[in-house]
Amino acid sequence: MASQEIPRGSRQEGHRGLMDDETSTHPPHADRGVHPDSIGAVTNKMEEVEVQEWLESLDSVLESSGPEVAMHILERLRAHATVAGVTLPFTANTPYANTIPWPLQPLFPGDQELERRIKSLVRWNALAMVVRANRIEHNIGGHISTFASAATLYEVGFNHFFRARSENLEGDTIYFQGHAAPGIYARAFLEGRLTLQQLENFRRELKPSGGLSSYPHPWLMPDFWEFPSVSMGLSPLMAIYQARFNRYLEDRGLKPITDAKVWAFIGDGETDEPESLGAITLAAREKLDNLIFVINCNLQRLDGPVRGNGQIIQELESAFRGAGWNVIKVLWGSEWDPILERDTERLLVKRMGELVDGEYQKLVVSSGSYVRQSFFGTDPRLLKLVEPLPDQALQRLRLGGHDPKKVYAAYKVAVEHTGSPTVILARTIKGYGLGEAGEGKNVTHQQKKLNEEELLEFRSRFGIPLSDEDCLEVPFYRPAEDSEEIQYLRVRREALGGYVPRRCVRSKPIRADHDDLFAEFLSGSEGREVSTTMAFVAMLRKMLKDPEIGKLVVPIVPDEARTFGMESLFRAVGIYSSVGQKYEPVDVNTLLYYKEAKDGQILEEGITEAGSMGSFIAAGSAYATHGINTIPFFIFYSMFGFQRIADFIWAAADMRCRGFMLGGTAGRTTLAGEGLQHQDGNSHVLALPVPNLLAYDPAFAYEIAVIIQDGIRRMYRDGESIFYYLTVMNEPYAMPAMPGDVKDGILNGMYRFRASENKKSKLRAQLFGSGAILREALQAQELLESKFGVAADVWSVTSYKGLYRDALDADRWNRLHPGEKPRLPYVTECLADVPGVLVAASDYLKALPNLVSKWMPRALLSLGTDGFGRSDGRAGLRDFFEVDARFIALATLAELCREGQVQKSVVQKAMKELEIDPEKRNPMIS
Ligand SMILES: Cc1ncc(C[n+]2csc(CCOP(=O)(O)OP(=O)(O)O)c2C)c(N)n1
Ligand SMILES: [Mg+2]
Repeated sequence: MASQEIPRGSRQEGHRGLMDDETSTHPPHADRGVHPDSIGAVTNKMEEVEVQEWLESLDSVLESSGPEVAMHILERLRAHATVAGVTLPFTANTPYANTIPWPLQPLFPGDQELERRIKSLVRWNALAMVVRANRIEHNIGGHISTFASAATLYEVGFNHFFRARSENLEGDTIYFQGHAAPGIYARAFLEGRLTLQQLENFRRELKPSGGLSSYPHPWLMPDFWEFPSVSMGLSPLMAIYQARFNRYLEDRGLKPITDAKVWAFIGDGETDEPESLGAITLAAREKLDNLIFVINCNLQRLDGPVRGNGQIIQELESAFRGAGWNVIKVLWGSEWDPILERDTERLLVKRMGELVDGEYQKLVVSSGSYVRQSFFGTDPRLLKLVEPLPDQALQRLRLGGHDPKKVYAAYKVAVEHTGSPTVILARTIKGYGLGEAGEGKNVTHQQKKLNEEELLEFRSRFGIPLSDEDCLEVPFYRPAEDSEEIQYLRVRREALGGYVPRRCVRSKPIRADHDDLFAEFLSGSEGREVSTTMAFVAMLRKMLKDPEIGKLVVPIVPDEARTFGMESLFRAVGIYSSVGQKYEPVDVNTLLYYKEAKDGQILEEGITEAGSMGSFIAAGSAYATHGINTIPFFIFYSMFGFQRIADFIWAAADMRCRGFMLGGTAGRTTLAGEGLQHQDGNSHVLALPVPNLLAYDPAFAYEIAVIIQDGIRRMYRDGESIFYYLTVMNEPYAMPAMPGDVKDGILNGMYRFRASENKKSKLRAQLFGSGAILREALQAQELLESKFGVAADVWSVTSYKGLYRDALDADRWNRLHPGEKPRLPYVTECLADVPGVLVAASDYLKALPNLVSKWMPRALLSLGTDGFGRSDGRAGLRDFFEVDARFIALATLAELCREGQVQKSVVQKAMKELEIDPEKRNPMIS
């Protein structure tokens, strides 16, 4: 990915022969590569007459045959030159100019004056929202300057492009830049979709009369926002995978082929997040011409310039062009067109390409005379170009991103472009219109208050019909319903199918009892040794064949299908490929060959957990976005899930995504051999904070079957906004049959798997095991009974998170209802009458069982895998982390000893017998 090297690429642009003098785009301060002066020296040596002749020939071709023929000629010339030994260095940059030349600019179809007035009202209300909120509650926050810079980018979209979803229209999918939320609310207010009261309570959502969330959060405003976008970097990647998923649905015949677009509005600073550009090659590879990025290039982020010493626009251009995108630069407003036209020598474009962003930012806040002197003053010919313009006009030369005509042209070209995704790089000013209050200044991002003068100035600049006195109150302002402005925006939105953003669930509930699908897994494997992963894959295979849900299942895997034994699915349902399979796979003669197909069902994402999560999110929210109940099953290496992409999971939760995430090869001691960076003892702890995520650590096939069946019911029949995380392991063992009706216990988080048959012993214990460690507890049960005369019951704890949340809920209810019969937490209820000491063991941190110890009848001793993993076999690892049957037995005896039920010597003797070294290293700190 190009980063600071852009100026270098730009410099190489200078070698492009004919265009040299006109189009050099490099900043003068670049310190590597060929020095620009030397390029000048080379070209200066060329006969000026000769250059002119070439240019004139090109002009005449352009005139007589158009740009396409000119392009072919240039390509031929380039090839010819290369053969002749002229080395043309690579460049992905074009000059620092608008990509769409003025003469080819599509005409703006709207009423420009009316749209300007509407935009001004949106600007005012957005500003008022933030200023008022901070007057009422100091430091409540909000952003003025982001939307101020992006207003034209959005308004042109609202008036001319963004199609709403309706019964007959798929509509566009739009990711709004999170910090621009006040502007989006302000428009919805003008549209009559939000009330004055809601605006008044911006950032104060807890007010009884309702408020507005700070940023786009579908969880908080489920009828309005669709996509959370404020954790920067997530929405660009999500948008790419959304656009790809739309194609997947079309190619699989799940939705009609349409020309609906995915729009993603992004900050230029935001592109520094690795996720922002991390998937752009996929978008180009997949030819996603249904995708449009609009990057608001105000050249600033929070602290200061995005690239003070470089040019973020040129940098992004080369990155996107290099990746294969259609790049449209919208840099200069219409006022520049006549000046550029006068500039027959193309000196101005050259000059434009010379400045670094820090200098551009300075020009924005400078006077017209300064602009004349420092920008145009470098060459008398440039000065001559702007001689007729007064200083004031120079100061007000608009940038492209603030000119609706230029923005319209770019959007129009973008929506009509085919064959690749488009990115629009629109130059704007951060805090546009704020004047002294922050326009273009480094502090502008945080600006939330305006003094009297600044308010009046803003009001006058944008023509808001408020008296001085009224203006200082910063009232919200909405013209009458029959005003031209409101009528116009209504007509425009009606023409585009309704209002956006709007979230609405259009999918129909599925039938989903599906007992037939899961029944076979309840009866065990009849002695055959299988892992829980294998059991899950067998279930997946069955689900894929189901007449109702089969088509809706979306298996997603980041290059680990073989690890999870899923390769049989390659052949069975195919791997999705938008181009089918253009080659004969090397393993075509095998039963399980690598079958790619246009209607393939598996999303084999390659090694990108973030990208796979992007697909999970698109599939998990399709019930709302498309009205299609796709059921994603995203299976990944469990250590590279929460640990790596937790913020995407948080976004999925906010979006009310449905589906199943499966942490494969889970468990710190169950994944043998792989060592420290692979062995997951963390994910169940990391899954704790996600409020609507149900997390399970099942031990047996029937537990998984019960959980998945119930999950499909809850999510896709009952419409609950929940999703699931299940860990599955690769340790093979015989799967038992479900011991009676323990379904509720499995779902609630625990049930007694095997009670002790020894009713006589006074020494009693309750052992809690989870996942693969449940079998260690079962062995410990036998060990304790046979060797130490302890009668222990064994419980399978499928979800500590579930138990914990249930107990918290019960506690809270009891606290708030002192007069009523207290509710018993489920865990308390389970253990109400059980005798003996309590010992838990899991493959995760000890903190997990400890979460619920407070609601148990006696103290709990927890064993777990705190510490760094190791490469070793399972037995070695379980010994090292002290979670095997021996250590569970020892912990039980130690607890009995602590309670005075057995002598210390018994424990000491047991340690000898169990071969446990008391001076063993502590795994937690070694
Ligand atoms: C992942 C993440 N890190 C940090 C922030 C805090 N933050 C909010 S806005 C902002 C600057 C945004 O700059 P840019 O993307 O250029 O957007 P602009 O407001 O200039 O349009 C920062 C750092 C965030 N929201 N998300
Ligand atoms: Mg910015």
